[in-house]
Amino acid sequence: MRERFFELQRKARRILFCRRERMEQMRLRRHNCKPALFVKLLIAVLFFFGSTVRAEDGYRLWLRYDPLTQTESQVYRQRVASLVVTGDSATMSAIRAELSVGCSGLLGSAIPIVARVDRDGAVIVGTPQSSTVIAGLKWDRQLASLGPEGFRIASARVEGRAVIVIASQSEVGALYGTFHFLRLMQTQQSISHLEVTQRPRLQLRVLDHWDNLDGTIERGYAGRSLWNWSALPEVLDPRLRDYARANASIGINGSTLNNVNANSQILTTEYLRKVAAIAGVFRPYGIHVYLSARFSAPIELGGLKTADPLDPEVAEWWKKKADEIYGLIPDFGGFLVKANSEGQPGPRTYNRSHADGANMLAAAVAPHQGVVIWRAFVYDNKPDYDRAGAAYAELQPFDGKFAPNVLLQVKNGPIDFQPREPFHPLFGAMPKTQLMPEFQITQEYLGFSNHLVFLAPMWREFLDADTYSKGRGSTVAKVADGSLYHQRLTGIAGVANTGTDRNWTGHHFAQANWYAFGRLAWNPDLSSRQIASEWIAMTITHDPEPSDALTRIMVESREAVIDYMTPLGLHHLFWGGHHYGPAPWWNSEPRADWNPVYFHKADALGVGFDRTATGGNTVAQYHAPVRARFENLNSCPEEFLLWFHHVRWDHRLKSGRTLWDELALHYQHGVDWVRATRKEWAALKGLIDSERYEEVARKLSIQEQDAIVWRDACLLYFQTFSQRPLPPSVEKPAKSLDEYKAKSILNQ
Ligand code: GCW
Repeated sequence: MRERFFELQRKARRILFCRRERMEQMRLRRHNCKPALFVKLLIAVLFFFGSTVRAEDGYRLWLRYDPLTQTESQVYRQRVASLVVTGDSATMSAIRAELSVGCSGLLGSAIPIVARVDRDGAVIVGTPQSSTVIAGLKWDRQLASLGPEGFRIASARVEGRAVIVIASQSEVGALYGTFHFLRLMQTQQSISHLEVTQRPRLQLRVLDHWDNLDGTIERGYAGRSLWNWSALPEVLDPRLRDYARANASIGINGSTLNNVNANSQILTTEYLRKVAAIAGVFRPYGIHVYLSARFSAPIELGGLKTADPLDPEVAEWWKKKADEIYGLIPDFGGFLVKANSEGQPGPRTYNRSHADGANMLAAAVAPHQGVVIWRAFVYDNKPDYDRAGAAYAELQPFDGKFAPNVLLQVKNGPIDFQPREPFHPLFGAMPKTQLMPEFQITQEYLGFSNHLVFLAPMWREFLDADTYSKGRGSTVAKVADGSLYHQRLTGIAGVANTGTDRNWTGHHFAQANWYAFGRLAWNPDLSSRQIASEWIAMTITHDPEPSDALTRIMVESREAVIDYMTPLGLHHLFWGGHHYGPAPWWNSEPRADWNPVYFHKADALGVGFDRTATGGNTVAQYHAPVRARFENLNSCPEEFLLWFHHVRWDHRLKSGRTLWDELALHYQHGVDWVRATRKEWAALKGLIDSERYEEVARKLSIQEQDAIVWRDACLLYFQTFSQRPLPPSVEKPAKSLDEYKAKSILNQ
């Protein structure tokens, strides 16, 4: 029903916008107002239903375009009186549609699309090729300096009229400029004297989907896969286009469709046709499709006896496969590969190196300008080793050995997307390799789509971390954006949190993490606060009071979650398998380094993983000043204390309190924060639409229950070692340790 209204509404808008100019004239000449009246009535009805039926279910993400106040729209309307978007390509049509829906929605009445600049307030969008007006401005040199995806937005005078020009070298750049312009109005910025130039700092800005071909999503918490493989290629879900719009609006330009734990079927001709159909929908929005390639595909699909990367037949098979793919999808991005990790096949199976494997695939896609994104998430099943050091040991020696079209995709931390990890030591350790950070947007270790956690602060902390690889100021951001080592290719990936849930991400606030990923991929210098407040203005409310409260809540949220899950450098205390609730006692996984007890090493003396010279010594993988800081118990930042050190329960921290007391207070603080947040949210009732208000309130109550379980289960368990009482300000546990051990929170 909702879809139907949505579709009708879109149709009606299209009819109005396409015909508007003509209709105005017709009405004047022939007094034929019946169709116009009909369309207007239809639109009024649909707008009404639109706003009450579908408006706040979260589907529209941050592209809501609901009317601004009368005063604001009056000001904007002086600058936005008509839209001049010439050109018939799919991208120019997408720009026209977005600008028209966006401006008309925000300003509360249809803004005409016209062919020429015939009044003040024209908004002109395009490239020097698509628009003679833009060509006439002679901005070519400046546009060239902004690269193919960069854009300029400027107030200008054209034929004596005051106009706004949004221009780029490429149509996709003009699309990015269009979204930026809309965002200015969505966030109520001035558009009076515009002079904006932007270009993305990273080249490949990719969402990785861990989607399986059966429609399930590994670590997905928002429904099923958006790709309906059985209906493709014939049936194209309209949602694909909205997915592409959302991504383009934040500058994401790549999408890896399938799980890194890959099924080789995706590379069959049958599936490639389906992939090509998706790529066709994404193309106008500048989104390239990538696929996760299973390294043993030549055996499974090609009937070869081996997948040895140095075997000429294997290389030939991949070359032919790449040719086939590019025949169907000329702008295919390339392959993403998880090799010799967690049971996946790879070159090590044949005693070849990761570089051998990556370079063989790279040769297959190189003639088509494709890339290979090779994941560094590798670790071995060895006794008495430190998993945190495995990827460095395995890959760092190959610095400089990867082909020019290979990027090495490295998770932000050395273990696995924990609520907090120090930066991965490979950043700053491979100057001749194109490192591409991998974030996890989906909240595998952060309360799934039940907990409100804004991840920008986590990613900021990582990007700002100083590797000292070329002295002070060698931040991870500079390694990633190529400014430190001048590599040819740069990129960043985020494991998507999207699914078929109506609101895309399960939790309304989880949309902000998708948004934040794109914004940081475009500009890794943006502050968490700015990203949060932009997102709130576009998605939730313009009202200053709730906006301020929500921005603060979002910015604080990640630290609070660390407090109730894994404070002071603890990590991987998660219930085996699903990774949702706490299970610090867990010790039954087939591999030692999948067990929480391996990571916290609690005993009667203390708790924490000694990664200094007296222990695993993986601290030695960091550059000298970083290493020294982490290595010394007194200089190690407390947030990483138990990551690098096994610390006595009675050790005094900066606060003067013992480790035990401090740990307990962190857990309590996490719970207190969720309670306070619930209260603050309750105070917003009536200021936020009821649908989203209620849904978020429900999730916050789950979050509070979960935080209590985390606090109690962890403290009760660690207390069996510390044998110390809880500090007076920490609440008594709600249940016994045995009760917490008996059932995971997911099953309660
Ligand atoms: O975080 C772990 C997850 C796995 C995942 C793996 C990886 C896709 O628990 O589900 O597999 O990381 O990143 O490859």
